[in-house]
Amino acid sequence: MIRPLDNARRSARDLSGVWHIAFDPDESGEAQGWHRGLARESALPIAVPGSWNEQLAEVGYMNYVGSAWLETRFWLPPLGPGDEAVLRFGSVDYHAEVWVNGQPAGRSGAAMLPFEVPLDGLAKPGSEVTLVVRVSNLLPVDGPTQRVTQSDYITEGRYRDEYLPAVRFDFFPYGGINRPVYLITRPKAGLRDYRLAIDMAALEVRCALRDGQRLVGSLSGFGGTWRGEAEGPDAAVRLAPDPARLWSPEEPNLYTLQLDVYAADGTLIDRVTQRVGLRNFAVEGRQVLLNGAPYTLKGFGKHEDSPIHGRGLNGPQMIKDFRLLKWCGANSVRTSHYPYAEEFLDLADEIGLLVIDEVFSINLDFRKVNAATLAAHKQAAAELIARDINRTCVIAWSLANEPGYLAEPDYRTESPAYWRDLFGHARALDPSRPLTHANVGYAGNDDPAFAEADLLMINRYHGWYSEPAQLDRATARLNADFDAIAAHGKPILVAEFGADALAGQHASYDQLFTEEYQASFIRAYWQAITAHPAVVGGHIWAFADFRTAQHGRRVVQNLKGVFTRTREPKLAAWAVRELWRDDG
Ligand code: GCB
Repeated sequence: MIRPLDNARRSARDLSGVWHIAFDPDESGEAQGWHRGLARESALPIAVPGSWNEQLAEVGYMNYVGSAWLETRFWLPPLGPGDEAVLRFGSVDYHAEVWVNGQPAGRSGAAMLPFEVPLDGLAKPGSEVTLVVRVSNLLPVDGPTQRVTQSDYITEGRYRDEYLPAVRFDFFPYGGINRPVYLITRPKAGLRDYRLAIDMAALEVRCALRDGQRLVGSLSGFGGTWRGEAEGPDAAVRLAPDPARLWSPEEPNLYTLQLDVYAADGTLIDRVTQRVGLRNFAVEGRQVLLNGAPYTLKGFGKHEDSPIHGRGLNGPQMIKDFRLLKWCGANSVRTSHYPYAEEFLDLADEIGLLVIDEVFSINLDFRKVNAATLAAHKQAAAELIARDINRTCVIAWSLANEPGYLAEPDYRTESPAYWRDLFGHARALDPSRPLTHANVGYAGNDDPAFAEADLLMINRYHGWYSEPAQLDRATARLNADFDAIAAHGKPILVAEFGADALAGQHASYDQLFTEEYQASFIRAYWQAITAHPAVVGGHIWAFADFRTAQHGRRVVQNLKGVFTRTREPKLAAWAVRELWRDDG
């Protein structure tokens, strides 16, 4: 899927701004004709992109789970000959159905990923268009992250597990249009997709051209331009700059790729541009290599979360986060626990950060997994890979976070075939990147998914949820895990480790929730991580404090951030900077 672009042959208009919203708890909106437009008297203003929760907390929607209708109007300009107009939604959480001028126009695919809605036949160029989106933040029962409701907790007698709103994950289920919506115009006969194979010496571009079309690809930067041409349904161009400047987090050298498609008579049909770097990331034995040399992954798990915006794209905070990541000396992140905005990946390419790109699949409960779950999981992986396969910063696909979390016996019996199928599917879609998943201790050091993964990610909280405030016992258990998992002969990344700290809470001895204990915890884990030959790095949980659903275990937020939710450093942030930066 090609990003929104503004150039000689394409245009992209951001429809962000103040839209209107009406909530629909009893699902009566369509019967009331809301798909044709909302009555202004009953609708509330809402900023898009942005989650409805904190924006509209005062009118009762902080914990709302269900359907809501959002509406805006925009002007569709006259189209050039041979052009088409589509709407492109970056992400609507978690599901959307779209009406254009009262007509059904399309729906979203996998949650937290982009989708397009064609306007052809629904809106007249040179007219005002009414756009209505029904949004639901209720997850499907058989999705890769399964729905959980209050009544499930009651039926299963898991009263103490209940969150408000009900979720099977430890972050807030924000609803709304959380990423920008673009009105795109583009040539009907233009490129719909292209694939890049990125390596250290060259870049290969592949795309499907129509009869008579010619592709001119060019790569420019650092004082040179390299060109290639191709034709046909499987057109391929190899662009090899000489000398090649490599991309890495330390030196994020990017070239500009331009793909021009010409008709037989020489007119320019389409133009696509992208920033791209030359690099290689590989798993070899128990190591990971970046550009041929062993590499230690230092970084964090994060969330898309900020005050008031919720999960809505927050540009200034995103920029700040990258500067803080660099300030700490981090070189990588995992997009825990869902695909992040493409704007985030743009910055990762530009500022230099390796990204483990995660499918939105959390705590998969194998008592309830069925064929539909697997199909939806494969679809979510396919849509993520289709969106991000051309990214320089993406080094691996993480297919799930903490499946088997309930230590359900079904995990042992049912999951091996499930993982074989899912990992096989992802590998066929992108044979070039390592596959992984984040293991939870309950799923064991012999987690069946390890058989399929190339890189073994583990989330561990010895010293927090167990062995509280006892770092000697905690690191002994961590080392025992390392030794057991190293037997798989693959590299290990500690994808989560961390301790909550309430900013301003202090103690002169090891005490949970203090800034000192969080810093000591991270130091002790880092020491164990760097000492073990099979461990290639660690990602601290978490980069910043983030809002969770309500539970007695959480003080409004998960406080494992080394930064507060408003990005002030805790003691641990300084400790990390000292551990990770040579000039720390
Ligand atoms: C985990 C989860 C993460 C939680 C974290 C915690 O294992 O993957 O989503 O927030 O633990 O803090 O408990």
